[in-house]
Amino acid sequence: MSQDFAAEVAAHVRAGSGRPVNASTPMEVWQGLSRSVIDRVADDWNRTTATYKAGRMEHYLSAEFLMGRALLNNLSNLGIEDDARAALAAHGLNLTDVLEQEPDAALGNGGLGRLAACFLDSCATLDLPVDGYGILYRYGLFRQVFSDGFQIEEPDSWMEDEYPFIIRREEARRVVHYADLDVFAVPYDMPVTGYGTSNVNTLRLWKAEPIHEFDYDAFNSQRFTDAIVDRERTMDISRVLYPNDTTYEGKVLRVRQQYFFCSATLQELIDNYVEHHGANLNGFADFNAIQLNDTHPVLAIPELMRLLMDEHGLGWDAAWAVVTRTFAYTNHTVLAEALETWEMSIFEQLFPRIAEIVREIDRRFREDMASRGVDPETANYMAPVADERVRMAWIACYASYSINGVAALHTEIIKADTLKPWHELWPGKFNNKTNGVTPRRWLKQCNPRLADLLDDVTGSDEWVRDLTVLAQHTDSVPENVYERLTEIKRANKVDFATWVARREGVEVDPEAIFDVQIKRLHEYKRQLLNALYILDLYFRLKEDPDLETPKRVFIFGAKAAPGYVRAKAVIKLINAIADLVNNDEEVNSRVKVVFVHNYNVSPAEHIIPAADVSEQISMAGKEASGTSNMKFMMNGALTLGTLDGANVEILDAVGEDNAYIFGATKDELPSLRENYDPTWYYQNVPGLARVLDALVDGTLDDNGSGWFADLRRSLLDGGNQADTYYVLGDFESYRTTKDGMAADYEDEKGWARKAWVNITRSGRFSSDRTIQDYADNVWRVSATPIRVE
Ligand code: NBX
Repeated sequence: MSQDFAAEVAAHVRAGSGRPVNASTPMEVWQGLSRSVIDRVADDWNRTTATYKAGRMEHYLSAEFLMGRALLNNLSNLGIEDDARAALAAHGLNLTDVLEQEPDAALGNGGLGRLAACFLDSCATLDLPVDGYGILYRYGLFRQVFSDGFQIEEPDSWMEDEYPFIIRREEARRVVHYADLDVFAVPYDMPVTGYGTSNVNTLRLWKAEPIHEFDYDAFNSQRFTDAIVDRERTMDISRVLYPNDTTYEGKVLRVRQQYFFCSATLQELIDNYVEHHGANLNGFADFNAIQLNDTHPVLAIPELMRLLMDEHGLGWDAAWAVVTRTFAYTNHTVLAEALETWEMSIFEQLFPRIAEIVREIDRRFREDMASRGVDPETANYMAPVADERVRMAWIACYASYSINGVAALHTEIIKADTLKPWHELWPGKFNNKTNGVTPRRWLKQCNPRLADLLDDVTGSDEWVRDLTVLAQHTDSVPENVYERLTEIKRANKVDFATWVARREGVEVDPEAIFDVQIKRLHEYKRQLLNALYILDLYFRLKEDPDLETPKRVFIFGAKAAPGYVRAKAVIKLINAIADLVNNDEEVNSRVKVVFVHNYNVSPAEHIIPAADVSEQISMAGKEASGTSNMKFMMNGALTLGTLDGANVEILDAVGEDNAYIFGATKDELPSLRENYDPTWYYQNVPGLARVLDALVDGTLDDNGSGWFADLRRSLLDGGNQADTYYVLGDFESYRTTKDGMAADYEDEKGWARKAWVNITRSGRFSSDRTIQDYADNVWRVSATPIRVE
């Protein structure tokens, strides 16, 4: 087997590079090895696709899939990682170095996109007939570099080199029609392997291409620019991922993107239905369920109405009956600024028929509400169209048979607040699906040392497919498990230190506590609170060099949306604090600050296994779920967090001795805020004035941008309207808890015991649990193995 594979790999490398393996570049070797993987899965992939297409399927529609790297994931799932290592070693090559050649497929912003990727992994592992549909962006999320500590964005042309994991399916292309433009949607398929199964699922990403190569007449008559204008307009549609999470941006190009992948996908689903089940589309929902990942794919609702009525002859009522049995909607945020609404005029300009359908949905909605006795004010608030704007979330709520939040607390908030009137009318549509993460990528692959320990303790690798088995080992462990766990964390920290020294040029001491906050930069996530703590700790150490505190390394990773100035100011601030601390000889042997630039999936795979402390410090009620909290827990880092999102459920799973919770709760905040006076905290919380003044007294340099003064003002100016995210209010509680946590770290065995509880109780945060719940209770699809072992 291993010999065969080595020969296959060598052949694929040679075919791509025209050279023997030992004369090929590492990139060519990566490509050859990747092609060997595709070769290996091809037959099973084809068979899985054919099997699924004949039965009931769920389709996960998402504008984002943050897949990260593919090669190691596939080698591991197929059980050929060791073969691959041996095949390369025979040529004097190291698998790890070759794996590092792979670019991240960064077709997503953050948690929402990565969740979609974890979900696909679980669907494949559970043999579920589910596929994903999205957009093949030529440029993924921007590459972040720092210049003088400021974030600079650069394009991420991740697929410029040959990328074997995505295969063009020219023959399955579709035409997407806009009033001003017709374009081809060409599908590109990525195989999605699962762990310990032959099933291979599919992620299908659409790329926009011109229908006519270019306007030859214009070219011939010397109008060179005119000749390529339409071509470029078409390519624009799938050119770039919008880099703003949480805030909504009303760009026409974005609504074009949304319609593009929804229309292409639905055309395909309908054709597949007709092929397998005949031309009577009334049964469409018996074979198809569609999960809408936030409101970004909500145009699928009026588009399915259009296709059923205009192309397949159904009347309105019949079409609506199909639509309302097809769609399910996931909400990912409670932030009002994230709710998508579009000017009706944009719809009229781009797709008048969709505009007409949306108006009719609105008209019938209002009639429906009146007949239910809903008062006109409430009905108007909930209406799909008002003030000539289309409200995507309201269309989703009206047309979907299921509406879910992404953590228990979040679901309660949307029921009581964000989506309250919908809940009052249709309580039965609402359900919770607490997020999860895949233990394949986020434990087995990124933390092989811990994976070996879990194999040993549990006696098999069953935990990889069923993470809940670990719970049997929380208490009954051989004594040396804690020592091994400490050694594993230590070894991971040494690896991280090497990696970060090369990548960021900062030396860190593996003996120190590694305290990590990695996530998109947003005010509600309160990276600023963490930064203020570090600055305060710095001043405390300057003031009292004998202060008892263990060594600390504070690690950050975060991208700010390019237009989000205040988020960029926090990045600059953290970099300025890093400069101050890391260059101060009196402090830098005890505290270091590292900002890992260009944070992405593969840096996370290096960082998380080395973490001791998981910073989950959003203002309570704002983080819908969080998913890095789960990845950290699985890797034995302890949560330092507020009672927000899934932190609540993590606390419930591990118990309060094994997590560090601080801060105002969601229920306390409204009354705390009523009489909130941030200047009182400035004047009365010891150390706070010193820290806030350091933003403006020359201690920290913002290169004349004025950004640090603005940060300070945002916290202090405006009475109880200042400090929107209660940073100063929670500061003292945060400091006390974090100091106490650091003190606890000194008890090595006690800490290891807490880490072990976290690892073994992380079973319910496997995305396998989440997906099984969606499959059973929302999608109603069941495991369909193509081969029974
Ligand atoms: O979705 C995130 C939430 O903030 C997390 O709490 C949650 O764990 C995660 C998965 O449910 N939301 C998120 O990542 N949103 C986006 O990335 C986003 C992207 C584009 C956009 C709006 C939001 N237009």
